[in-house]
Amino acid sequence: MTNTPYTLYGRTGAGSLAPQILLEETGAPYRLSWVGKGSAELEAYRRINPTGKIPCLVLPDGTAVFESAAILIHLADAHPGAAFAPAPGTSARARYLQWMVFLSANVYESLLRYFYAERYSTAGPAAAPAIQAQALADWDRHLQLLHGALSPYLLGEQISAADPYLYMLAGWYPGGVKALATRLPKLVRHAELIGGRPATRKADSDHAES
Ligand SMILES: N[C@@H](CCC(=O)N[C@@H](CS)C(=O)NCC(=O)O)C(=O)O
Repeated sequence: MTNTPYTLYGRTGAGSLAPQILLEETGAPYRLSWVGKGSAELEAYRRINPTGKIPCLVLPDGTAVFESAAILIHLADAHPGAAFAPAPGTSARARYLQWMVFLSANVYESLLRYFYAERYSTAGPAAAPAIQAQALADWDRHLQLLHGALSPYLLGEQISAADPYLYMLAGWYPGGVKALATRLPKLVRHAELIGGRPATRKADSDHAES
């Protein structure tokens, strides 16, 4: 393994949380680079990540990777000793990929619609309340489906990169996962399990919004 560190581009309260948790879990050397919201800073960041979104991970060889699911899948594969992904070709791997894609394509998608509702209609802010209501209903429905799979992790007894991903995406639900405690108790237990790990504590404290 090379000693050249990864560089994780992030922002407090944003999607770099789960990648940082996984970096901590692997023990790989990395540095965090915080991306501000000013136009000059964003323009410079777009030269590294053309989407301008958070997160982005620059690999030790200089390759810049965006999309949170791709970053997490890669990190787990690049550090097999951490055991955060089932072996390729196995049924567990298929289930793991299913959840990684579901979290990215459905859960992350619905919460972006919730937080950036005014972007989803040519009517702008006027349409935001209705878009938010639908987004929250979708987010909730997706979490219910994930809740059904928890035992206690998404893959059963085996922790995987899907777990810090779920921890991050469920944790942003309005009021946090505790707001879902009555209906989705296993989600709260999952958040306690993942949130109690030293890797998560470190990433949570770095990502805390002041
Ligand atoms: N599909 C992307 C979504 C990334 C994304 O939208 N990140 C948010 C932060 S959680 C962001 O950069 N928002 C700033 C903006 O859209 O202006 C991924 O999974 O990485």
